[in-house]
Order: sequence, then C-alpha cells, then structure tokens
Amino acid sequence: MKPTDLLERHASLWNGAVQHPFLEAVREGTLTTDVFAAWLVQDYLFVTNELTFVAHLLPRAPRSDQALLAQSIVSLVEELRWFEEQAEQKKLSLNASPHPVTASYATLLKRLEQQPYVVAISALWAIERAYLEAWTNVAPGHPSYRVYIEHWANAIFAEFVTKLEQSVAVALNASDVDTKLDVEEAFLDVARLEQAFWEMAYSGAKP
Ligand code: MP5
Repeated sequence: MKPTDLLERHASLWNGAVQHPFLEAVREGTLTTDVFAAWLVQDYLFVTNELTFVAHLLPRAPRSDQALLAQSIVSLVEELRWFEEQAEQKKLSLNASPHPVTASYATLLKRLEQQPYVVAISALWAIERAYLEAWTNVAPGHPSYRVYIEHWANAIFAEFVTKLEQSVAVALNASDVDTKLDVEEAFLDVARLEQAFWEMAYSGAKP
C-alpha cells in the first residue's frame, strides 16, 4: 500500500475534505466576516493541538524522519505567531472555546499518540495534504483571502507534504496488515474531520 492508494480508494470522502462551499466562497470572496472569523479562531486552536501532537511524535520517529519533524515543529510555532498577527489585524480574540469539531480533532490527535508511529505519521501527512489541496484548489482566489491561500498553496509547503508522503511510504513498507488497517482508519478519521471542520465554520455554528 502506498499513501496515494488511500486517496484513490477513498476519493469521494477525500474530495469532501478538500472541496467545500467554504473554500468556494474563499475563491469568490463571498464569505461573511463571521464565518471566516469562526474558521480562523478554531484553526488556531487546531494548530495548537497539532504542535503538541508533532512534538510528541518526534521522540518516536526513526532517525531518518527526525529533521523533517523538527522542521515541522518550528513551522508550527511560527504558524501560531502568524495566526496571532492575522487575528490582531482583524481585531479578533483567539481566546475561544473549542467547538465540538475542534475538540473531536484534538481527541483524535491524542488517540494517535497511543498508536504505532506509522499510523501517526500517516495522519499527519493526511492533515497537511488536505490543506495543501484545499487551498491550492482555490488559488489565486479573492484578494481578501490571498494571504491565507498563499500560506498553504505554495511550493515550499508542497515539498514538505511530499517529504511526509515519502516517510509514510517507507513506514508502510515495514508494516504488517493489521497496522495498515489502522493507518487506513486514521486516514478516514482525518478526512471526515477535515470536512466537518469546513462545515463547522461555514454553518456558523457557535462553540
Ligand atoms: C491544517 C490546519 C494544516 N491548519 N487545519 C486543519 C483543520 N487541518 C489541517 O496544518 P498546518 O499546520 O496549518 O499546515
């Protein structure tokens, strides 16, 4: 099994994770301020949890993946600063409660910490790949959102996602059948939560 087999096998679920009316509205510039703010605030919380997840993954990583994960940790710390700057410009408070979808994502990340390395790194690849595809699909997009689109739709981020995919491929090669099933389950969980995350913001649901 290759990482891209998961994308092909679950193409319709995956499309739901990377294509959504929220993203169409980013392309067209038709989102309301509240909807975008809801996404921004919850995504900040998500990235905070993602940082903990990756920081806990690094000590379990094979020697060959350490540099990539260390780089990811630095990027996540910088990304939190970037979110704080965006929120400040929009006069938004980031001191919000997690929406149930954000909380479910946090629960998944915690659960993955108890799973074999290959399952966790595969989930990280799916998480990053989802945002790469979602934002690249709507590039160049509306000028109001260009700073966000370019944050994920860029060559450096694409290269990072490719390196993660290579790490997943290596780890999958050394995995038994049962572990591969767990990888697939984690991939499905990520795909479902990615879709739910867009839906949460778009439907304007308050935490
Ligand atoms: C990412 C994200 C990508 N920011 N939010 C969700 C809900 N899924 C994936 O992670 P990163 O660290 O911003 O590249």
